[in-house]
Amino acid sequence: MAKISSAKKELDMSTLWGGTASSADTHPRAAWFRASKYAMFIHWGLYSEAGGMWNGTAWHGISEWMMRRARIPVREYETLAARFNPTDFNADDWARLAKAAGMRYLVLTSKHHEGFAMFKSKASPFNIVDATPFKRDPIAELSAACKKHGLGLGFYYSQFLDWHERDAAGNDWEFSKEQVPDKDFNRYLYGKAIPQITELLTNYGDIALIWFDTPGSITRQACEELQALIRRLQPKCLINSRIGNGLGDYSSLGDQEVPLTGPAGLWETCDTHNDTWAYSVNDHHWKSPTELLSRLVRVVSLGGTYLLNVGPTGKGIIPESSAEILRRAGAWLKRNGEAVYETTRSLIPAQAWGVTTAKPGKLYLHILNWPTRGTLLVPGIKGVIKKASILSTGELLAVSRKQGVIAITIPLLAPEKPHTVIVLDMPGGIKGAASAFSVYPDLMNHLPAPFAKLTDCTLAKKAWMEKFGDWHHTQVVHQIVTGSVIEWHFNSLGKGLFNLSLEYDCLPEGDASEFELTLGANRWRFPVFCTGNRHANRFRFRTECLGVVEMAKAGPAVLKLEAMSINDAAHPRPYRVE
Ligand code: FHN
Repeated sequence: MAKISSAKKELDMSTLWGGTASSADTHPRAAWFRASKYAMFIHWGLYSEAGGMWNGTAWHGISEWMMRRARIPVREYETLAARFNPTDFNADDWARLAKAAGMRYLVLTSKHHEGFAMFKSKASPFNIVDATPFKRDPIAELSAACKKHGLGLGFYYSQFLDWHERDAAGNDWEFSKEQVPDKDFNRYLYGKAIPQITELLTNYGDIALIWFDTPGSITRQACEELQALIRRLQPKCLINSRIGNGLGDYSSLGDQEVPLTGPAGLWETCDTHNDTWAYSVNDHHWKSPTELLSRLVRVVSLGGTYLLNVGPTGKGIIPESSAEILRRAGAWLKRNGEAVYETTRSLIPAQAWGVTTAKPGKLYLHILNWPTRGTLLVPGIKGVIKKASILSTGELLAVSRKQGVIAITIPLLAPEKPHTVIVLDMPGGIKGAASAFSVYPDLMNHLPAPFAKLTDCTLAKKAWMEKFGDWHHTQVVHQIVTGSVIEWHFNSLGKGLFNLSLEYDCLPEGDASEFELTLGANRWRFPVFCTGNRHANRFRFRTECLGVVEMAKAGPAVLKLEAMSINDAAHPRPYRVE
């Protein structure tokens, strides 16, 4: 059901995530990027040695930010380097894990905001070869391992924030403008960032992509210079949109954002296996294989790439519980990868049973929620079906079509875990209807905000953090006033009784605002209740059962919610809720 809400204070995500990229499919590596679909992100640096603990205090959330959050003086932080000795690091093991997981390339933090280079750098002695007892260059080792295993290699580089440098941005506890009156970002840009990016693009062979981050207030001119440098040194190297100022070759969405609708052009979602990017001794919140694969195929079905992060320890080990889950998801990809790699975006919207991907002449149905009545319904697809089968076993399935809806006879229990893919062979071509927004009688259906027709209210994207840096995203119906109308037009694929729930967030002043629900002959009013104060912009959605509605027949239907009286602080009634 829909999410209805708003945030009081809006965050400026463009300084964090840089907006969307300007160019796209003409890039020499665009086809490779579009085909790859799944990659490994690795956050590894001095912060991995600390694991989110500093002087006995646990910094919950993204542990690579501990230096900033604990305001650790640079000299003190540098002592981490003296004890950083990842003797268990084995580039080959990481590459083999990425392969077993079904990932096509790796993106490693070459320098994160802490300013420490994970490679030999002449531009700064604060690097793993010169400043640690380890003395090895893991990037050189990884580049050899990636080459050996046929994986692409990309580098994360924090171009704007560098807490180690007085001239760079971000360190406001030792290097604020007041503390350093002659602060000069260009001195950092030309003295460290550009020389290090040059080293990365010169010393390690063919680099698939450079992954910039948190562009902040970096100027367009600086971004253009960085982009020109990369084009000159490695014309085939892709650049993500977090370079800033609308530049870059592909868009990186917000952290951990699995969207409901996919942007145009090349794009990716970067996600992390738990709730931190770098290793944290206190975070064991691993997403299961089911959850990972569901997030992967949701992204892929919208045309995106899924970049999934792992956080190796200070010893250089990817935690085994994380690795084992990746391998299990990878085992599924071995059997079902045909429905993921090299596919194109879905031709119909996500359905209650799951999502679709496509290739010329083939349509893949990813059944994330297995229907229990022995029939899978697929609306909105035109074209002759030569054969329907279970992708991983080849088992043939009977198909019929009634009033434009495909009906596939399926086993009562899902034959594959975590989810089954059914492939439709349609050599004569496939056409899909973007309007095939449907409700199923035997499944849990969601009517998300972006699919609603809105009158006197708006659709808004919302993002907030739970633990520090642990981002959550949603889209909500926003700025609801008395008289606002929210309507979902859908096709009901059967008649029956539906248990209807609404997911909403309501500030204290909106408590007891009243809505009216209409669906066919069903019509009644209901109040919404305060879900609590929204501390630090965190939404607290509540899912509330509104009652049982009857859909008397299959076919087109409209679920309508009308705001009858909306309370807010200024107008006890009637009013405005968001
Ligand atoms: O600040 C960083 C964070 O530490 C992490 O690297 C993520 C990954 O996308 N990027 C920034 C926040 O968006």
